[in-house]
Amino acid sequence: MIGSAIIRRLEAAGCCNILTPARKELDLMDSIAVSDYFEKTKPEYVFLAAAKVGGIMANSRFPADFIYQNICIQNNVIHTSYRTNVKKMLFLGSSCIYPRDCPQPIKEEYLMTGPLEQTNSAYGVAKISGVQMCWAYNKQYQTKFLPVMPTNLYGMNDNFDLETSHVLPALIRKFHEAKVSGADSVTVWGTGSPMREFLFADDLADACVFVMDMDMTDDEYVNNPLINIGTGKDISIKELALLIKEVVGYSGNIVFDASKPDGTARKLLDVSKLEKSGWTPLKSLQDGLTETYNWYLENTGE
Ligand code: GFB
Repeated sequence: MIGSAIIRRLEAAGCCNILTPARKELDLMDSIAVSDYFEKTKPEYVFLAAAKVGGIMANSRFPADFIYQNICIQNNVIHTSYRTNVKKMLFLGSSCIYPRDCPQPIKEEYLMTGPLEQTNSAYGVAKISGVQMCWAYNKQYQTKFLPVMPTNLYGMNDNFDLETSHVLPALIRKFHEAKVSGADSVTVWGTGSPMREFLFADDLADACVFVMDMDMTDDEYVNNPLINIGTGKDISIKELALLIKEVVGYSGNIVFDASKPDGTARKLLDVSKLEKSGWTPLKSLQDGLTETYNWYLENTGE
């Protein structure tokens, strides 16, 4: 989802020579393959958007996959970027790297000041190790590796699988299927009270290109850089469900299944650092939802 949005953004800016190896062409978990690929193609700028990702259930059920695969991918791409003299590398983390109970909105400096949320701690630790790796290479090898922390994302090419996806695509699918089948109700996991912030993938892509272009001094790279990317606004899962219900045009009821986990109560990013640098998102949640629902209708054969 993020990779394809970054490609759209780069192509719109007239960038050429964009390397986009598919998984069967380059397995990022294979260190030799990554090394060979970088030696052969010599990329100058790297966006590390590839990751093993999933929603609250996937993270809870497959923590070993999340920690192992993410650390492998990061190790290979970050180390090889250093070895092959990549000019700049952007590493995409996640808002779940921050402590579960930290003050809101979450400032970058809260990293590693408290325990993580249990439902995604394996993923969080993997992403924190990626951040530390960027910082360590900047210090030891004077690389220009920048970790950025996006909030919860959604958009075209999202995963709509009901077990492994994030809440937003899952609810689009659930409300759509209920509309088509004429079901009386849609079940939403948890209590509906957790608060989440949602950023459209194409806005994230725009921010990534903006940040990659930013002029930073050598000192700033050495000084543990970290940038949150989000909208600065959040809504409850209940409000999100009502919004999706409206966008999809479903007229039945919503049932909350409190036996399913809520996860973190709130994770709203403080985005003032990025705003001060001159970037703000374009897409409203209502418009982003409509676009994502239209994409779902056109692309999933539903
Ligand atoms: O998006 P989500 O799976 O992940 O869930 P997190 C957000 C909230 O939506 C939780 C509720 O409170 C869920 O219980 N929810 C309600 C649902 N209905 C559904 C549903 O049908 N499907 C899903 N998936 N959720 C993830 C992390 O946490 O956030 C990842 O697990 C990653 O590691 C990602 O960081 C950004 O926001 O709780």
